[in-house]
Amino acid sequence: MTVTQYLADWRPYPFRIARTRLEFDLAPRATRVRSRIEFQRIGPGDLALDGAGLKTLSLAIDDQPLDLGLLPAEGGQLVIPAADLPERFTFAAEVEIDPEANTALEGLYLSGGMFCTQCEAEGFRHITWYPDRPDVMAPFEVAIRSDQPVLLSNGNPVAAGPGEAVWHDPWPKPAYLFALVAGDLRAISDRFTTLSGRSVALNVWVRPGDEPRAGYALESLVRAMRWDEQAYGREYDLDVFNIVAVDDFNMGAMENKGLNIFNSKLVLATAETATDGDYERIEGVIGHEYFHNWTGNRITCRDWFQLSLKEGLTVFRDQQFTGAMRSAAVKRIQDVQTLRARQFREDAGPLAHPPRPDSYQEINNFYTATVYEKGAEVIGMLKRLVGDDLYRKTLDLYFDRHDGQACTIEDWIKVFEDTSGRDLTQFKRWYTDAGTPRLTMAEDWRDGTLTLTFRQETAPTPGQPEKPPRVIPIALGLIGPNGDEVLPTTVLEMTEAEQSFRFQGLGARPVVSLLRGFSAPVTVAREIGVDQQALLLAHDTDACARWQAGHDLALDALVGRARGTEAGAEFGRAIAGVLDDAETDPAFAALCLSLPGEEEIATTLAAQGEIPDPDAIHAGREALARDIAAAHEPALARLCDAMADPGPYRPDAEGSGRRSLRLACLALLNRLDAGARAEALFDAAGNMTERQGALECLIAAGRDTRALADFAQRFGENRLVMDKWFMVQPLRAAPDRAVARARDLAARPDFDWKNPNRFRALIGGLAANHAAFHAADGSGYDFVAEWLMRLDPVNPQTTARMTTAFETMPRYDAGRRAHARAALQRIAALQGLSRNTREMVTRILA
Ligand code: 0A1
Ligand code: ZN
Repeated sequence: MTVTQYLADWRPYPFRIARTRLEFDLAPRATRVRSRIEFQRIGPGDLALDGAGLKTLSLAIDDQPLDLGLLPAEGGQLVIPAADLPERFTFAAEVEIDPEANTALEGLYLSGGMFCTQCEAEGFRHITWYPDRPDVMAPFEVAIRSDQPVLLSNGNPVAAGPGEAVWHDPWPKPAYLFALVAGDLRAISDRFTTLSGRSVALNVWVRPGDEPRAGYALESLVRAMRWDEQAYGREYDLDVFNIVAVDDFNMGAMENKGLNIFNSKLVLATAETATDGDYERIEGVIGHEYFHNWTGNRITCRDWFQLSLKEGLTVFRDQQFTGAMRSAAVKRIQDVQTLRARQFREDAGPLAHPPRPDSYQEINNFYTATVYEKGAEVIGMLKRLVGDDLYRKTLDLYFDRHDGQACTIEDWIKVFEDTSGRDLTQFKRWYTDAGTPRLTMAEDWRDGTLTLTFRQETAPTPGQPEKPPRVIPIALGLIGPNGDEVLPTTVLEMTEAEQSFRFQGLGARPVVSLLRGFSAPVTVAREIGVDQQALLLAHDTDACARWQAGHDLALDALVGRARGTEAGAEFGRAIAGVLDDAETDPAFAALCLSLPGEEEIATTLAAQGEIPDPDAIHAGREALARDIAAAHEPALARLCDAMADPGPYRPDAEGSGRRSLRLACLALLNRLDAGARAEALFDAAGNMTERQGALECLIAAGRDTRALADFAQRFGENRLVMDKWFMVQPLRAAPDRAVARARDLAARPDFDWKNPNRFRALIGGLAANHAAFHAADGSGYDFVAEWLMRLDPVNPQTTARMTTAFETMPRYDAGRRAHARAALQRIAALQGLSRNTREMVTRILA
């Protein structure tokens, strides 16, 4: 039976919890959990407690045993009638759970022999009976008994002896922030002194032997703590901050109070094993989880519909942090690319939903690009509308007013209204309405006056046929014909479906530098000539708009090629300018030289009303890359050499910018020399960034046998590095060979598919190979569906997330659609299919 949860049904919980005490006797097959929860009535109603998969041994109210006949027949809530309860009482339970059988990795489970937990969103109910909802907050005291050497939980340690540890977390928190870890772990440690002079012990816990790989994570934590003090005035609030790396984890990381648990791929890094991208993600996610301490933990969500309240804001903060640590312009462009690739895609398909949905069946299916990345964009727009100073004042008010509370999007909007005096009623649609607005701009030029007329339109999304206009902050500038900026960045506030803005007293017709800094998450349609695009690419003062101009030229060329034309001459000329200037900003040049991917070309064609042909897109993109490489070979080769690493590897913005340019040049040259340069770089590589980059080229060139063997021999013992090996083969193999390759890899004994990282590497790698996944004979769909069916009974969460590979299905031709539907219908027909996957497949098929 499927149960749909509605935002409109939220009711306050009738009890407050004064204190939660938990005792764990850990054992792999039979862990005992004893709980004592001190309740106090604050409203009318029964006591409802959530539990799932618990073997209940005893229940009591004020030490009076309760009849176990009260337990729900199968899953669901334990309800104790109001009439049987005093005003204040202690509920106690003893349950037994089986961490070893927990392959879903939700609740208490084992990863490589170590006990760990994951409780967001509704994992705590797999540990014991509890009001497992984010608006019920309590201080926790946790005793752990185990023969594991290191025993951790939230808060501060209060006692530790052999085989036992007690932790106390004074900050009231919801159950989803509970965490426990017990294992044979080693820490690398540091201390941090907060703004007000408190000393905090910092530990990053890893398996013995991994200590030398945890240093970057620890340094990143220190940078994040300092930045949050400087940028937001937020201090840490416990005596210790622990981070633990685990190998089996469904997501990236988790912000449990004082005890963050991380997927080990976001902690462990050395130059030999991690790429520049890995380092950047580690810094970003360490920041993200740390920043949750204020945006998520001290101020949490009233219910799961408000998830974007903590996630959108925390993503926004981690993006700012990375921008401050590295290049703000490059970071912004990368974020725009991710938003378009993941969120626009989601918004344009059957899974579209607003940042604040108003119903769901399985909340774990809503940890999406819309809730996270679009949620962050919405905050960026608020900041742009009120300005930087008022943004900071508003955040101060938010922290002051709501510290210790479980809040809503309405609370968040209200602080902006109170500080700015604005009415944000219309703006709120960004939270409640799904879909990406399409902004069109028409220009009229006469007598020194430029009139810009904008129209906004949003296509219907599932359940939302009507789309009233939104508030769109349009940041623009004007560039004169000689390249000078004649109007610096100005923010227009669009509120109507159609609106005109006039710029007077201009000497000559300027070119509009539109949507500077990507000021709103919209798509743009405008008439613009290639000369104007080239002018913007050469002269725009805004990095985002400058990159966009080049990107649009590239996309036009690729779309033309996919249609079978010889398009691309203008883009080729523009590339010459980029190459000439490349050394002044290698990271930016690399972004311009990296051709838009096949998925984006398909999206662009679909937006123009065409049915994308994955094979033609692939062939056209290859042909354009070859032509560009042939036309610019000497410059590319020179740059490729000039960007060679001069000295010790440093994962900073400068070093990674140079390497990204080197690899972008290499990827183009690879089309001419059939992997010769890539092979030389692979052999000489001094770091994983170059080694993986070169390997990807060799796979694309079909010259990979020796390199793959060499790589496996070097890194066979390192799970995280071998994940890369499993990922790049299906991802980079020629489309007609990728599925067969993926099948061979899946048959290997080291394809440990129950590990989410390994599963995502191989199956996700193939799903990301556009022309292979969308093979006309359906073989890509069949392969992915087969494995999703295998994983679902083991790990529903990861299975459900990966069904999104199919979300673009409606835009392809009838033959492909039929294959994809058949594959999804096979999944839907699976006996005992999880609620997670059922919801996703049903929505995609709708
Ligand atoms: N709050 C975490 C994301 C997260 C959500 C669910 C999880 O369960 C599998 C794990 C992590 C974050 O935003 O980082
Ligand atoms: Zn988060």
